[in-house]
Amino acid sequence: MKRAPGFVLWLTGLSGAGKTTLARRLLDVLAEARPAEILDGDQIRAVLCAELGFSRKDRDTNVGRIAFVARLLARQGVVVLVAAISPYREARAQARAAIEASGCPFIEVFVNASIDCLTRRDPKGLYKRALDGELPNFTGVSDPYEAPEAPDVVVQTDRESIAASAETILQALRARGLLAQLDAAGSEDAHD
Ligand code: ADX
Repeated sequence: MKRAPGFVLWLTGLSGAGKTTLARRLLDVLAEARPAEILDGDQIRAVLCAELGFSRKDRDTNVGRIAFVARLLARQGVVVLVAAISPYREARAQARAAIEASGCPFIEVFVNASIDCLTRRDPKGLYKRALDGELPNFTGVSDPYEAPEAPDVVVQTDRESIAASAETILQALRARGLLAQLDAAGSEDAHD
C-alpha cells in the first residue's frame, strides 16, 4: 500500500529556547491525525549518540543521524518533530536535502530567543557554567550558532507564549497544505 508521506518539522535554536516544549505541544495536536514522533537532541544523545560530544564533527554526526531516522519515519507517513540545536547551516541543509529527496517536506523552524533571556532563565544552570568557563564549547556562549538565513518559520519564544509560537507553526503548516493532508488522513481513518 502506498502511504502519503509524512513531513519533518525541524526545530533549531539555542539550548533552553523552547524546542522540546514546542515539539511536545505540537505532538499533542498533530498526533491526533497521523502517527507522529519527536526526535529530541537530549534523548537521542542518551541513546543513539551516546559517544558523541560537542565538537563540530560530533554535532554534525548527531544531526546526520537524526536526519537519517527522520527520513525513514517521514517516508512511512510519520510526522517527525525534530528538536535539536543543530547549530551549523551546512548540516541542516544536508538534512533538508536528504529528506526532500525522499519526497517529504522539510520545514525549518527557527526557535529564537535572546542570549540575555536564556541566561536569565537558565533552568539547567548550563549558561552560568558556560559563562563561568566551566563548560567549553557551549552553543551561543563559547561555540557558534549559525542562525537560519531563510527559515520557513520563525518563532520568538522570549517575547511570546509557547501557545502563540505553536499556533504560528501550525499556521505555517496549514498554509503549506500539510494540515489539510493530516485532516484528510484523519477523516479517512474515521470512515474505515
Ligand atoms: S547539537 O548541537 O548536536 O544539535 P543537541 O540538541 O543534540 O545539540 O544537544 C544539546 C543539549 O545538550 C543541550 O540542550 C544541553 O542540555 C546539552 N549540552 C551539554 N553540553 C553542551 C554544549 N557544550 N553545547 C550545547 N549543548 C550542550
